[in-house]
Amino acid sequence: MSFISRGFRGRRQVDAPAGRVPPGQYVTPDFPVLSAGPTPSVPLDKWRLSITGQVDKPLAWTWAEFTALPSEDVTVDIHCVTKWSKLDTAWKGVSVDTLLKDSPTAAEYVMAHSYGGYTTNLPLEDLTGGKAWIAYAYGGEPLEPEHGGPARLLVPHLYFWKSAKWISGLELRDDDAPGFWETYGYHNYGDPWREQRYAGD
Ligand SMILES: Nc1nc2c(c(=O)[nH]1)N[C@H]1C(S)=C(S)[C@@H](COP(=O)(O)O)O[C@H]1N2
Ligand SMILES: [Mo]
Repeated sequence: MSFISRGFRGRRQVDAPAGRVPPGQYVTPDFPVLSAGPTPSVPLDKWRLSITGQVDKPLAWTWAEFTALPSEDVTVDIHCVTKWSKLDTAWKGVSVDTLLKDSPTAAEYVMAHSYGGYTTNLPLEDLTGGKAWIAYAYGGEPLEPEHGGPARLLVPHLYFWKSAKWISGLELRDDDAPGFWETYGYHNYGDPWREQRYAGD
């Protein structure tokens, strides 16, 4: 019967050094796909990334413009609220600092918007200061559609639902408002080290 309990456990796990993984998480060698709906198809000639809201002038990049911006290679650990963590994931992307470089804003909050309608909210502080990227490559390859390609938000210090796949824009806001999962009871902020999984945690 061991194959049954293995099936029920259903998790490939790897060991991790103490202190590397937030409480309640296990480390997987896999890269699970978690999407609340179908994978939108976004042809690159139609793709735009925009910054709207509290900016003097809204900004928008075509795919060619966006991928010509200075990019960074980042290797980070990611943590999903469903309890898997993945260590040393290697991405290439444009930091949000680079996008906002010439656009001072008094906004304190951001709503990230995705193709397909997904949204998630974050303090602007959590997207700046070298903490967040719009990633378009993973493991040296173009980001696969199921993992958010052409491009996704990457905010590794928060639970991974904050890393909006198929990103279409960042809306800079004076006030905070819940995004998709936050409306359904997930924590407004989502710090994995404080186990902020659900509202009230
Ligand atoms: N647009 C969009 N972004 C999303 C999601 C989604 O359903 N739609 N799911 C979130 C959740 S809950 C997680 S854990 C990660 C999963 O990313 P992955 O499928 O690349 O592992 O994407 C996040 N970003
Ligand atoms: Mo998630």
